[in-house]
Amino acid sequence: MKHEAIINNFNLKGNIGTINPHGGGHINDSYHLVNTSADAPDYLLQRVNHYVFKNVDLLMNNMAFVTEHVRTELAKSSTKDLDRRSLTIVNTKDDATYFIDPEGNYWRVLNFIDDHLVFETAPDTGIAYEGARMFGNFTSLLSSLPPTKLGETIPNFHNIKWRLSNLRKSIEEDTAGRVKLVKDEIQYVESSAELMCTIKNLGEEGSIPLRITHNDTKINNVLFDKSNKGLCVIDLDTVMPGYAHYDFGDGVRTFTNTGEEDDEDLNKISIDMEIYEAFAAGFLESTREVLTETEIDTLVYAGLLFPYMQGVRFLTDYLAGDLYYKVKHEEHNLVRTRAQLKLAMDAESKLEIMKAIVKKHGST
Ligand code: GN1
Ligand code: MG
Repeated sequence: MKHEAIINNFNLKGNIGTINPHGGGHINDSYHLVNTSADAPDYLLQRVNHYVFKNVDLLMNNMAFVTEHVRTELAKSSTKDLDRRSLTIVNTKDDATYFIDPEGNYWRVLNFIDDHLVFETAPDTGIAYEGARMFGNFTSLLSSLPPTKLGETIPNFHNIKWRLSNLRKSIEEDTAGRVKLVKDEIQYVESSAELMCTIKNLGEEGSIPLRITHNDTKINNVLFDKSNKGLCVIDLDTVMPGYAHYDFGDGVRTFTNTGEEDDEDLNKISIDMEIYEAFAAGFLESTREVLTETEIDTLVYAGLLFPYMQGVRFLTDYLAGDLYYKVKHEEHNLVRTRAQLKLAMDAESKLEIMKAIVKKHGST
């Protein structure tokens, strides 16, 4: 179905002139709907990937719940400009939060937050601090909601034990005949597996609480205003019950990498410790009051886990023949795997320095 026909099903104000592809997500497709009426807003049209998100109804319920709650909490603290500081779902003409087209695609529309900046890696410590503060604040705002209110949009999403067992299955099956090409990567994954289960074990023992977490705290999932101040946390598809560690960890993975997520030059990849410190300071600034002592004491392991788990996920997809992630070329998932595992190794080697940094900012 044409985009023009799809948007006719939503309650949009004004008149949409152009529809431009927007952003670089690996999973969903997004389009910027540009309004030609001066007094009506632009919108964001998104096709939700229902192969990845198998229960779009549950996902949209979570999203409606979370956006409402965030807005109410922000309003309580007299925050101005609420429309730019929280996401707003635009309903269909039938008052639903999403529309299914005749081909079975799922569509939703959000208000477009204009005049924003997005970063792919942190250009400086100020941005790192600010982005981290935004993600921490998101979890803090949601700490007044019981996690059981939300469903799991992707079961076992950040369960490393499950991710490892999927990898082991894909090694056994070797569907794409690629196992022979990744012996070193598999060896590293196995040698660090026990260490990387630290957080999951703490959860299973009941030593850290489940919270509502974002679960995709990439630096490009926070919008900034023109003066580099945090505006709004976006991409709420994976907001669900999780550990605070998950948001800290994916932030470390994406904010502090001196290279690209898929850098072919492994020498470019490392954890930038100045950015790390700014990230930790910002995250703890907005969560210190909410997190338990055990959570703060063990947060550091998430910075190891997330590059590692992302490497495990890319590797699993590479072995399965590139079914999950959009790839730009045949080796893309392999390049991504190597880059992420390199980052995990670098994080492992910096564990003691990281511990000192988290301790310092966790207690002030
Ligand atoms: C996917 O689609 P995007 O770029 O928001 C993935 C994340 C990964 C990320 C890697 C639902 O996110 O978990 O960390 O790619 N989302 C899902 O960049 O799997
Ligand atoms: Mg995402």
